Amino acid sequence: MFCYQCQEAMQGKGCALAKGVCGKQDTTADLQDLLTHTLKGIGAWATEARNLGLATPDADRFVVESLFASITNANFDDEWFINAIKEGLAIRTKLRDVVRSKRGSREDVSCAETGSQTPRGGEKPILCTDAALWSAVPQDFASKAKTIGFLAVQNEDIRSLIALLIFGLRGMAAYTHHAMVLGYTDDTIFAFMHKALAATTDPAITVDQLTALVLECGTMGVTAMALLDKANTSTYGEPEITTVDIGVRNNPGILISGHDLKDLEMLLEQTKDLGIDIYTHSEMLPAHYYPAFKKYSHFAGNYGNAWWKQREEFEKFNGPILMTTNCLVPPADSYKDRVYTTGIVSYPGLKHIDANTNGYKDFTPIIEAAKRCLPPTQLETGSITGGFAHGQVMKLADKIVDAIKSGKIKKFVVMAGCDGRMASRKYYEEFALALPKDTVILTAGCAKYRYNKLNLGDIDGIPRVLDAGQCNDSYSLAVTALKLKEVFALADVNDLPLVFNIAWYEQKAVLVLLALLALGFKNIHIGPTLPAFLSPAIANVLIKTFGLGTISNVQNDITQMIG
Ligand code: FSO
Ligand code: SF4
Repeated sequence: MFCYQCQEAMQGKGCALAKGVCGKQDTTADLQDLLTHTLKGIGAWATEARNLGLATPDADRFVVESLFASITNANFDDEWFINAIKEGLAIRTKLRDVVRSKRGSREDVSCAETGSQTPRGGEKPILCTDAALWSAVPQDFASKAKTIGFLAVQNEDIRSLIALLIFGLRGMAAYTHHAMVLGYTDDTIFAFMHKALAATTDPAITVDQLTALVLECGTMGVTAMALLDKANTSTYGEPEITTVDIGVRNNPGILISGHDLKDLEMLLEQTKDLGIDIYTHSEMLPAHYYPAFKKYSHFAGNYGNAWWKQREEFEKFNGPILMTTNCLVPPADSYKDRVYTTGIVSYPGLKHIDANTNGYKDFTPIIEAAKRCLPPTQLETGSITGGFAHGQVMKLADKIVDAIKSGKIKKFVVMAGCDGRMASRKYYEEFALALPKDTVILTAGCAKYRYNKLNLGDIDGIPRVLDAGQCNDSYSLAVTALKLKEVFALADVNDLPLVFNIAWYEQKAVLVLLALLALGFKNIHIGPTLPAFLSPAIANVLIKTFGLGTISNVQNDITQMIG
């Protein structure tokens, strides 16, 4: 295996032993590489099909699901990936046949048969690639995987840009999937995914061409996050200021984690009046901010913290746990019989709840299990406040603008992103504590758990930590910033009193970063380390072009970012 897609890549370089830091087995990593290779082939044929005016719905859905399933801590199940590869090859072959029949030509075959990258008979070179043509039986998977992983790309800058693009696509797929389950799609996103995947197979692609695709990935990331924002707010209402209980009640509970609000809605509906309470964990916390979920009296509160504390917290929860998306940590034997997966999440030995053809999920097994469980053990008491998505913040705009004008708010510090288990992440708690009292933290994503219970106070009633929601709601923070730019009639969004100190962990954060760059934000600090997949030269380009930086120590960074 070789995997370097997340912030916890071994020794800052990549996981290359029998298992990754996240617990992913080498076999799974190899299968993910193979599935990605399959997606590139699908991308090539789907792009060709679309150029011929054909729709590609199977490929669109499959690419989104497969990219999403390959993000960190989502799917650890070899069988799932083997089945996906087989399905992918079938989709690709069908697409190829449709393209050939529409074109009335099979000229790409001669190219395939010679194994040449050189097009013949007018065939486009992209369709002559291995990804567009490979077919295999499972016993060949392991040997094939060795030839098509990231390390098969010799030039380290090309490899770095391909990785940046593919990881950005994986993040985009996660957000696109959440929107899709709510019935919202945007064809330009699918078209871009196919085009970008196909482009990575071009042996002659240049650094400049890949850089352009990476920047386009950021622009498309804005489209995907805006689509999800529309899907969530149209379905569940505009998030509003909400106080969320972090204690426990006396009934048995079901804990729901991940990002999929549709799953939560179905679970809340199916557990009404049963004497079972529903608690959120980690990235599901912001669900409490949506008006549509407030009508459920058994929607009890949030239990615990960020994803990486789940081993300790799931143990104490006592009841069943539903993982709707990442981040799943390999479960301990002591509670693994209580963990259920759904959607693209899968882990060997855990029970999985599938949707029927209408997208409906029957959570009866979880509900029946909950009835036999003890109520959760209390971890903490009190509450946290959030719900500061762009709609809500704009309702407070006058107050915020006044506070800026009067100097009561000197700076906004965007500290969105992900949390992680590295000890060095204590930095974010210390940074939040060390910020001057005239600063306001804007957050989204599970990074917030480092400082959302610190009681940092408020400025004239405006809390010093404004939580917009899940990591995708970083979009909301960007919208807020762009609106403030208008209010203050600034030429450049970077003239706002706004700095970025973002924590990243997995590929959604990669997409969020690319999206922020596409929106014109500069001088973004990401940490606790720069991605392992950035080659020195590519990192340098990002530093020089966009002022990208990382972190050092709290005191230096406060001086540098706040002054
Ligand atoms: Fe966190 Fe995990 Fe939301 Fe990520 S729970 S780390 S960027 O999946 O998606 O912020
Ligand atoms: Fe390692 Fe991260 Fe890849 Fe897991 S996802 S194998 S921790 S780089």
